Amino acid sequence: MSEQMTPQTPQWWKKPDVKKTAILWVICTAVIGYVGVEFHVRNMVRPASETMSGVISLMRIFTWAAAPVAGLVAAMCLTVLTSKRHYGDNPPAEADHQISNSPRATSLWIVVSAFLCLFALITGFIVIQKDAVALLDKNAIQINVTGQQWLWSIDYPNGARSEDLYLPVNKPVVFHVTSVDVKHSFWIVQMGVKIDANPGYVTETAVTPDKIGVFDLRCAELCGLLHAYMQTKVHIVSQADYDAWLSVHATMEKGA
Ligand SMILES: [Cu+2]
Repeated sequence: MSEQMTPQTPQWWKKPDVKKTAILWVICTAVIGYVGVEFHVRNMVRPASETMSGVISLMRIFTWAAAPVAGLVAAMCLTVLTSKRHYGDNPPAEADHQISNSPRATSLWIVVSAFLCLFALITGFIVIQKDAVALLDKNAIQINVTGQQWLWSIDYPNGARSEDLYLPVNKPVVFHVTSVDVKHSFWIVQMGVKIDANPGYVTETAVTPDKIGVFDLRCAELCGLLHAYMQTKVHIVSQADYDAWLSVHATMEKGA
């Protein structure tokens, strides 16, 4: 009995191009993830609240979740550029540039993409949910914030008013934010707090500052000619310093 040998095409994972892409995929994923986290996330602001620490952790997780996707695209580009170049006057043979549809690969890609989207959605919701719970804290200081072209007015519960924001450290705060003219956005950069200030409407957000220091309060919505200058400082001080500042400013407002 004679056996007739038929030429067999190698299984797809044994093809040189696929092997090369796989190796490049691992390298590109590591490089993109490392560069993304080390150079971008680590250069973000120094966090001054648990909210901002949560945002930075989320950025780190999302960067590593996105790295394999970006890594695969980069690996495929590098493989095509280095292994699939065609030289000569004639067009390449059909078999060399043919893209064959693979229902299995398409299905796998859809499922992986769907899981990545779900992962981003659920982890994002967990962080947002924490903010929603913070709004209900009965011990929180209630601060009214009003935006106008081009400054912020801060009203404290005892009648004090200021343009800079003063808050005690480690005490939850709820901000009731509105505007008297156009749309602004109340943004405390180092605390991960950003919410629209809309005329005729009050939006709410909450945060617990956890570091003493001076931080930045900016408008994050293009609101007119001097939008870029609509920024001031947030002073996070001890409870005693806050109480002293508050009583002096309440007296000043009454005397005004
Ligand atoms: Cu603005």
